[in-house]
Amino acid sequence: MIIKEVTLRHVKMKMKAPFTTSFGTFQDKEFLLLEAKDDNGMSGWGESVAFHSPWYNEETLKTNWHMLEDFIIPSLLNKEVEQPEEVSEILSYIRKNNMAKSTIEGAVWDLFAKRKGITLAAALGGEKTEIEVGISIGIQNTIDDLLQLVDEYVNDGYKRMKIKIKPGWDVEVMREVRKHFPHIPLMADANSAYRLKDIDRLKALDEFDLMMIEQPLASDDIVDHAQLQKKISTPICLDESIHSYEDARKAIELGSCKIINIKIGRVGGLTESKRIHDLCQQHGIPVWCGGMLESGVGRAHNIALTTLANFVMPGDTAGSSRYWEQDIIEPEVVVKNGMITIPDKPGIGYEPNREIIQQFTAYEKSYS
Ligand code: OSB
Ligand code: MG
Repeated sequence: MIIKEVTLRHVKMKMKAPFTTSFGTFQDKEFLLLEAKDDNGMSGWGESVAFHSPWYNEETLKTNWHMLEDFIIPSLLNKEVEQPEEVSEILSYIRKNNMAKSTIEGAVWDLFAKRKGITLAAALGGEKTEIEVGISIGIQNTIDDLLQLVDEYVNDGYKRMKIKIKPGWDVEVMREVRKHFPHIPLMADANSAYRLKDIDRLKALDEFDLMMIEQPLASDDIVDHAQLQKKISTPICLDESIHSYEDARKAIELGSCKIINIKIGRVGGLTESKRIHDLCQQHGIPVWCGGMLESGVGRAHNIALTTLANFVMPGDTAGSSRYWEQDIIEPEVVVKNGMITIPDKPGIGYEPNREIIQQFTAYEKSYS
Protein backbone atom coordinates (compact mmCIF):
# COMPACT_ATOMS: atom_id res chain seq x y z
CA MET A 1 0.00 0.00 0.00
CA ILE A 2 1.03 3.59 -0.49
CA ILE A 3 0.14 6.30 2.02
CA LYS A 4 -1.06 9.19 -0.11
CA GLU A 5 -2.29 11.64 2.51
CA VAL A 6 -2.10 12.10 6.26
CA THR A 7 -4.35 14.42 8.28
CA LEU A 8 -3.49 15.45 11.82
CA ARG A 9 -6.21 16.79 14.09
CA HIS A 10 -5.74 18.45 17.47
CA VAL A 11 -8.83 17.23 19.33
CA LYS A 12 -10.21 18.58 22.60
CA MET A 13 -12.65 16.55 24.65
CA LYS A 14 -13.93 17.04 28.16
CA MET A 15 -13.95 14.13 30.58
CA LYS A 16 -17.14 13.54 32.55
CA ALA A 17 -15.19 13.59 35.80
CA PRO A 18 -11.63 14.63 36.69
CA PHE A 19 -9.09 11.79 36.91
CA THR A 20 -6.26 12.20 39.44
CA THR A 21 -2.99 10.28 39.51
CA SER A 22 0.09 10.77 41.72
CA PHE A 23 1.45 13.17 39.07
CA GLY A 24 -1.57 15.32 38.21
CA THR A 25 -5.26 15.71 37.38
CA PHE A 26 -6.89 15.31 33.99
CA GLN A 27 -10.18 16.95 33.10
CA ASP A 28 -9.75 18.40 29.64
CA LYS A 29 -8.31 15.80 27.35
CA GLU A 30 -6.36 17.08 24.35
CA PHE A 31 -4.79 14.69 21.91
CA LEU A 32 -3.81 14.11 18.30
CA LEU A 33 -5.90 12.06 15.95
CA LEU A 34 -4.29 10.82 12.75
CA GLU A 35 -6.01 9.73 9.57
CA ALA A 36 -3.92 8.05 6.87
CA LYS A 37 -5.36 7.64 3.35
CA ASP A 38 -4.01 4.96 1.03
CA ASP A 39 -3.88 4.79 -2.76
CA ASN A 40 -7.50 3.52 -2.82
CA GLY A 41 -8.77 6.47 -0.78
CA MET A 42 -9.34 4.20 2.21
CA SER A 43 -8.71 5.62 5.69
CA GLY A 44 -6.84 4.19 8.65
CA TRP A 45 -6.98 5.83 12.07
CA GLY A 46 -4.51 6.29 14.90
CA GLU A 47 -4.52 8.21 18.18
CA SER A 48 -1.57 9.69 20.01
CA VAL A 49 -1.67 8.92 23.73
CA ALA A 50 0.70 11.78 24.55
CA PHE A 51 -0.88 14.18 27.01
CA HIS A 52 -0.90 17.96 26.94
CA SER A 53 1.86 18.07 29.57
CA PRO A 54 4.99 15.89 29.96
CA TRP A 55 4.11 14.31 33.30
CA TYR A 56 3.57 10.65 32.40
CA ASN A 57 6.58 10.64 30.11
CA GLU A 58 8.55 13.25 28.16
CA GLU A 59 6.25 13.37 25.15
CA THR A 60 3.45 15.90 24.65
CA LEU A 61 0.85 16.56 22.03
CA LYS A 62 3.10 19.27 20.56
CA THR A 63 6.29 17.18 20.50
CA ASN A 64 4.23 14.52 18.75
CA TRP A 65 2.98 17.01 16.18
CA HIS A 66 6.55 18.18 15.57
CA MET A 67 7.94 14.65 15.21
CA LEU A 68 5.09 13.61 12.94
CA GLU A 69 5.20 16.70 10.74
CA ASP A 70 8.96 17.05 10.42
CA PHE A 71 10.18 13.45 10.46
CA ILE A 72 7.66 10.66 10.69
CA ILE A 73 5.11 11.63 8.02
CA PRO A 74 7.81 12.58 5.46
CA SER A 75 9.45 9.17 6.06
CA LEU A 76 6.26 7.32 5.12
CA LEU A 77 4.38 9.50 2.64
CA ASN A 78 4.25 8.09 -0.92
CA LYS A 79 6.38 5.08 0.07
CA GLU A 80 5.37 1.52 -0.66
CA VAL A 81 4.61 -0.25 2.62
CA GLU A 82 3.67 -3.90 2.17
CA GLN A 83 3.43 -5.00 5.79
CA PRO A 84 2.63 -2.85 8.84
CA GLU A 85 5.70 -4.34 10.55
CA GLU A 86 7.84 -2.29 8.14
CA VAL A 87 6.74 0.98 9.75
CA SER A 88 8.80 0.54 12.94
CA GLU A 89 11.75 -0.49 10.77
CA ILE A 90 11.45 2.65 8.62
CA LEU A 91 11.14 4.85 11.72
CA SER A 92 13.93 3.15 13.67
CA TYR A 93 16.37 5.94 12.76
CA ILE A 94 14.38 8.23 15.08
CA ARG A 95 15.26 7.71 18.72
CA LYS A 96 12.37 7.22 21.16
CA ASN A 97 9.34 9.47 20.52
CA ASN A 98 7.39 6.24 20.78
CA MET A 99 3.96 7.81 21.15
CA ALA A 100 4.48 9.87 18.00
CA LYS A 101 5.59 6.81 16.02
CA SER A 102 2.76 4.71 17.37
CA THR A 103 0.17 7.23 16.18
CA ILE A 104 0.84 6.53 12.51
CA GLU A 105 1.78 2.90 12.99
CA GLY A 106 -1.66 2.23 14.43
CA ALA A 107 -3.29 3.89 11.41
CA VAL A 108 -1.22 1.75 9.03
CA TRP A 109 -2.26 -1.43 10.89
CA ASP A 110 -5.90 -0.32 10.63
CA LEU A 111 -5.50 0.32 6.90
CA PHE A 112 -3.73 -3.00 6.37
CA ALA A 113 -6.53 -4.93 8.08
CA LYS A 114 -9.24 -2.99 6.20
CA ARG A 115 -7.56 -3.66 2.85
CA LYS A 116 -7.56 -7.36 3.65
CA GLY A 117 -11.14 -7.20 4.91
CA ILE A 118 -10.22 -8.63 8.32
CA THR A 119 -10.40 -7.29 11.86
CA LEU A 120 -7.37 -5.62 13.39
CA ALA A 121 -7.51 -8.32 16.06
CA ALA A 122 -7.21 -11.03 13.40
CA ALA A 123 -4.45 -9.12 11.59
CA LEU A 124 -2.48 -9.12 14.86
CA GLY A 125 -3.09 -12.83 15.38
CA GLY A 126 -5.61 -12.47 18.19
CA GLU A 127 -8.24 -15.14 18.63
CA LYS A 128 -10.42 -14.05 21.55
CA THR A 129 -13.94 -12.95 20.70
CA GLU A 130 -14.41 -11.11 23.99
CA ILE A 131 -12.05 -9.65 26.56
CA GLU A 132 -12.13 -9.03 30.30
CA VAL A 133 -12.15 -5.43 31.47
CA GLY A 134 -10.86 -3.79 34.64
CA ILE A 135 -11.14 -0.19 35.74
CA SER A 136 -8.65 2.36 37.03
CA ILE A 137 -9.91 4.63 39.80
CA GLY A 138 -8.20 7.96 40.38
CA ILE A 139 -7.24 9.52 43.70
CA GLN A 140 -10.37 10.79 45.48
CA ASN A 141 -11.00 13.48 48.08
CA THR A 142 -12.10 11.02 50.75
CA ILE A 143 -11.97 7.28 51.37
CA ASP A 144 -15.78 7.26 51.45
CA ASP A 145 -15.89 8.70 47.94
CA LEU A 146 -13.53 5.96 46.82
CA LEU A 147 -15.52 3.17 48.49
CA GLN A 148 -18.65 4.42 46.81
CA LEU A 149 -16.98 4.33 43.40
CA VAL A 150 -15.56 0.85 43.97
CA ASP A 151 -19.04 -0.31 44.92
CA GLU A 152 -20.48 1.19 41.75
CA TYR A 153 -17.85 -0.42 39.51
CA VAL A 154 -18.13 -3.81 41.25
CA ASN A 155 -21.87 -3.65 40.54
CA ASP A 156 -21.16 -2.72 36.92
CA GLY A 157 -19.25 -6.00 36.69
CA TYR A 158 -15.69 -4.73 36.14
CA LYS A 159 -13.32 -7.66 36.59
CA ARG A 160 -10.58 -5.85 38.49
CA MET A 161 -10.29 -2.64 40.52
CA LYS A 162 -7.13 -0.60 40.20
CA ILE A 163 -6.67 2.09 42.83
CA LYS A 164 -4.31 4.99 42.19
CA ILE A 165 -2.03 5.58 45.17
CA LYS A 166 0.59 8.12 46.26
CA PRO A 167 2.42 8.74 49.56
CA GLY A 168 -0.29 9.60 52.08
CA TRP A 169 -3.04 7.96 50.00
CA ASP A 170 -1.94 4.37 50.16
CA VAL A 171 -1.84 1.91 53.07
CA GLU A 172 -4.92 3.20 54.92
CA VAL A 173 -6.83 3.53 51.69
CA MET A 174 -6.05 0.01 50.51
CA ARG A 175 -6.84 -1.34 53.98
CA GLU A 176 -10.32 0.20 53.85
CA VAL A 177 -11.01 -0.98 50.33
CA ARG A 178 -9.94 -4.51 51.20
CA LYS A 179 -11.98 -4.46 54.40
CA HIS A 180 -15.16 -3.49 52.55
CA PHE A 181 -14.50 -5.73 49.54
CA PRO A 182 -12.68 -8.80 50.88
CA HIS A 183 -12.84 -10.85 47.66
CA ILE A 184 -12.51 -8.50 44.68
CA PRO A 185 -9.47 -8.66 42.37
CA LEU A 186 -7.64 -5.55 43.55
CA MET A 187 -4.42 -3.75 42.67
CA ALA A 188 -2.67 -0.41 43.15
CA ASP A 189 -0.89 1.92 40.71
CA ALA A 190 1.66 4.40 42.10
CA ASN A 191 2.80 6.02 38.84
CA SER A 192 6.40 6.24 40.11
CA ALA A 193 5.57 8.10 43.33
CA TYR A 194 7.94 6.14 45.63
CA ARG A 195 11.64 5.42 46.04
CA LEU A 196 13.43 2.44 47.54
CA LYS A 197 13.67 4.27 50.87
CA ASP A 198 9.85 4.00 51.10
CA ILE A 199 10.10 0.23 51.26
CA ASP A 200 8.27 -0.08 54.60
CA ARG A 201 5.19 1.61 53.19
CA LEU A 202 5.27 -0.58 50.08
CA LYS A 203 5.84 -3.71 52.15
CA ALA A 204 2.79 -2.80 54.26
CA LEU A 205 0.66 -3.33 51.15
CA ASP A 206 1.56 -7.04 51.17
CA GLU A 207 -1.18 -7.78 53.67
CA PHE A 208 -4.03 -6.78 51.29
CA ASP A 209 -3.67 -9.65 48.82
CA LEU A 210 -3.17 -7.36 45.82
CA MET A 211 -2.89 -8.87 42.35
CA MET A 212 0.04 -6.50 41.81
CA ILE A 213 1.45 -3.07 42.48
CA GLU A 214 2.02 -1.11 39.30
CA GLN A 215 5.12 1.05 38.82
CA PRO A 216 5.96 1.90 42.44
CA LEU A 217 9.43 3.37 41.71
CA ALA A 218 11.00 5.81 39.25
CA SER A 219 9.68 5.94 35.71
CA ASP A 220 13.10 5.09 34.23
CA ASP A 221 14.09 2.42 36.73
CA ILE A 222 14.41 -1.35 36.47
CA VAL A 223 17.29 -1.83 38.95
CA ASP A 224 15.66 -0.63 42.17
CA HIS A 225 12.44 -2.41 41.18
CA ALA A 226 14.43 -5.68 41.14
CA GLN A 227 15.63 -4.94 44.67
CA LEU A 228 12.13 -4.09 45.79
CA GLN A 229 10.61 -7.23 44.25
CA LYS A 230 12.99 -9.37 46.32
CA LYS A 231 11.64 -7.78 49.49
CA ILE A 232 7.89 -7.61 48.92
CA SER A 233 5.49 -10.44 48.13
CA THR A 234 3.05 -8.38 46.04
CA PRO A 235 3.98 -8.89 42.37
CA ILE A 236 5.39 -5.77 40.71
CA CYS A 237 3.92 -4.77 37.36
CA LEU A 238 5.92 -2.32 35.26
CA ASP A 239 4.24 0.40 33.22
CA GLU A 240 6.33 3.57 32.71
CA SER A 241 9.70 1.75 32.75
CA ILE A 242 9.07 -0.46 29.72
CA HIS A 243 9.57 1.33 26.40
CA SER A 244 10.63 -1.57 24.20
CA TYR A 245 11.21 -5.28 23.74
CA GLU A 246 14.77 -4.72 25.00
CA ASP A 247 13.52 -3.03 28.19
CA ALA A 248 11.16 -5.94 28.78
CA ARG A 249 13.92 -8.49 28.20
CA LYS A 250 16.20 -6.75 30.69
CA ALA A 251 13.48 -6.29 33.31
CA ILE A 252 12.59 -9.99 33.08
CA GLU A 253 16.27 -10.97 33.33
CA LEU A 254 16.79 -8.74 36.37
CA GLY A 255 13.58 -9.84 38.07
CA SER A 256 12.29 -6.26 38.16
CA CYS A 257 8.68 -7.34 37.66
CA LYS A 258 6.40 -10.36 37.45
CA ILE A 259 3.79 -8.74 35.22
CA ILE A 260 3.93 -6.15 32.42
CA ASN A 261 1.34 -3.55 31.46
CA ILE A 262 1.61 -3.01 27.70
CA LYS A 263 0.61 0.39 26.35
CA ILE A 264 0.86 0.58 22.59
CA GLY A 265 1.96 4.23 22.53
CA ARG A 266 4.58 3.83 25.25
CA VAL A 267 6.38 1.08 23.33
CA GLY A 268 6.11 2.67 19.87
CA GLY A 269 3.31 0.70 18.28
CA LEU A 270 1.43 -2.53 17.78
CA THR A 271 4.37 -4.39 16.25
CA GLU A 272 6.55 -3.75 19.31
CA SER A 273 3.59 -4.52 21.60
CA LYS A 274 3.21 -7.90 19.93
CA ARG A 275 6.95 -8.64 20.29
CA ILE A 276 6.81 -7.82 24.00
CA HIS A 277 3.68 -9.94 24.34
CA ASP A 278 5.45 -12.90 22.72
CA LEU A 279 8.57 -12.48 24.84
CA CYS A 280 6.52 -12.35 28.03
CA GLN A 281 4.59 -15.42 26.95
CA GLN A 282 7.85 -17.37 26.50
CA HIS A 283 8.92 -16.36 30.00
CA GLY A 284 5.62 -17.00 31.77
CA ILE A 285 5.09 -13.29 32.44
CA PRO A 286 1.39 -12.37 32.17
CA VAL A 287 0.55 -9.10 30.42
CA TRP A 288 -2.46 -6.80 30.31
CA CYS A 289 -3.32 -3.75 28.28
CA GLY A 290 -2.98 -0.36 29.95
CA GLY A 291 -5.03 2.72 29.17
CA MET A 292 -4.23 6.40 28.64
CA LEU A 293 -7.75 7.82 28.91
CA GLU A 294 -8.01 7.40 25.15
CA SER A 295 -10.93 8.32 22.95
CA GLY A 296 -12.63 5.45 21.17
CA VAL A 297 -10.03 5.35 18.39
CA GLY A 298 -7.15 4.62 20.77
CA ARG A 299 -9.37 2.30 22.74
CA ALA A 300 -10.21 0.29 19.63
CA HIS A 301 -6.52 -0.46 19.11
CA ASN A 302 -6.17 -1.50 22.78
CA ILE A 303 -9.15 -3.81 22.46
CA ALA A 304 -7.77 -5.49 19.34
CA LEU A 305 -4.35 -6.00 20.96
CA THR A 306 -5.94 -7.57 24.04
CA THR A 307 -7.23 -10.46 21.91
CA LEU A 308 -3.68 -11.92 21.88
CA ALA A 309 -3.41 -15.04 24.04
CA ASN A 310 -1.04 -13.84 26.78
CA PHE A 311 -3.27 -10.88 27.71
CA VAL A 312 -4.51 -13.01 30.58
CA MET A 313 -5.39 -10.23 33.03
CA PRO A 314 -8.20 -7.66 32.68
CA GLY A 315 -6.95 -4.41 31.09
CA ASP A 316 -7.71 -0.72 31.67
CA THR A 317 -10.14 -0.68 28.75
CA ALA A 318 -13.26 0.67 30.46
CA GLY A 319 -16.13 1.64 28.17
CA SER A 320 -16.71 5.00 26.45
CA SER A 321 -19.37 6.07 28.94
CA ARG A 322 -16.86 5.97 31.80
CA TYR A 323 -15.02 8.92 30.26
CA TRP A 324 -17.19 10.74 27.73
CA GLU A 325 -20.66 12.16 27.27
CA GLN A 326 -20.07 11.47 23.60
CA ASP A 327 -17.25 9.36 22.18
CA ILE A 328 -15.95 9.89 18.64
CA ILE A 329 -16.64 6.37 17.35
CA GLU A 330 -19.72 4.38 16.43
CA PRO A 331 -20.81 2.26 18.08
CA GLU A 332 -19.28 3.38 21.38
CA VAL A 333 -17.21 0.89 23.38
CA VAL A 334 -19.66 -1.00 25.57
CA VAL A 335 -18.67 -3.03 28.62
CA LYS A 336 -21.25 -5.59 29.72
CA ASN A 337 -20.68 -7.69 32.83
CA GLY A 338 -17.05 -6.67 32.67
CA MET A 339 -16.59 -7.89 29.11
CA ILE A 340 -16.15 -6.25 25.71
CA THR A 341 -17.23 -8.16 22.62
CA ILE A 342 -14.66 -7.78 19.86
CA PRO A 343 -16.24 -6.00 16.88
CA ASP A 344 -16.35 -8.00 13.65
CA LYS A 345 -16.01 -5.16 11.11
CA PRO A 346 -12.68 -4.84 9.28
CA GLY A 347 -9.85 -2.84 10.84
CA ILE A 348 -10.38 -1.26 14.25
CA GLY A 349 -14.03 -2.27 13.91
CA TYR A 350 -15.56 1.00 15.11
CA GLU A 351 -16.37 3.87 12.73
CA PRO A 352 -14.96 7.30 13.59
CA ASN A 353 -17.83 9.81 13.48
CA ARG A 354 -16.56 12.66 11.31
CA GLU A 355 -19.22 15.12 12.40
CA ILE A 356 -18.42 14.66 16.07
CA ILE A 357 -14.69 14.73 15.39
CA GLN A 358 -15.13 18.01 13.54
CA GLN A 359 -16.92 19.50 16.54
CA PHE A 360 -14.04 18.59 18.82
CA THR A 361 -11.23 19.59 16.43
CA ALA A 362 -9.34 22.77 17.34
CA TYR A 363 -6.91 22.61 14.42
CA GLU A 364 -6.14 20.29 11.54
CA LYS A 365 -3.60 19.99 8.80
CA SER A 366 -3.15 17.60 5.89
CA TYR A 367 0.10 16.38 4.35
CA SER A 368 0.37 14.85 0.90
O1 OSB B 1 -0.64 4.69 34.76
O2 OSB B 1 -2.07 3.51 33.78
C1 OSB B 1 -1.66 4.61 34.10
C2 OSB B 1 -4.20 7.32 33.16
C3 OSB B 1 -3.36 8.33 32.77
C4 OSB B 1 -2.00 8.13 32.81
C5 OSB B 1 -1.47 6.93 33.27
C6 OSB B 1 -2.31 5.90 33.68
C7 OSB B 1 -3.71 6.13 33.65
C8 OSB B 1 -4.68 5.16 34.11
C9 OSB B 1 -6.06 5.20 33.50
O3 OSB B 1 -4.47 4.35 35.00
C10 OSB B 1 -6.25 4.19 32.46
C11 OSB B 1 -7.51 4.41 31.68
O4 OSB B 1 -8.59 4.31 32.25
O5 OSB B 1 -7.42 4.72 30.47
MG1 MG C 1 0.10 2.81 35.23
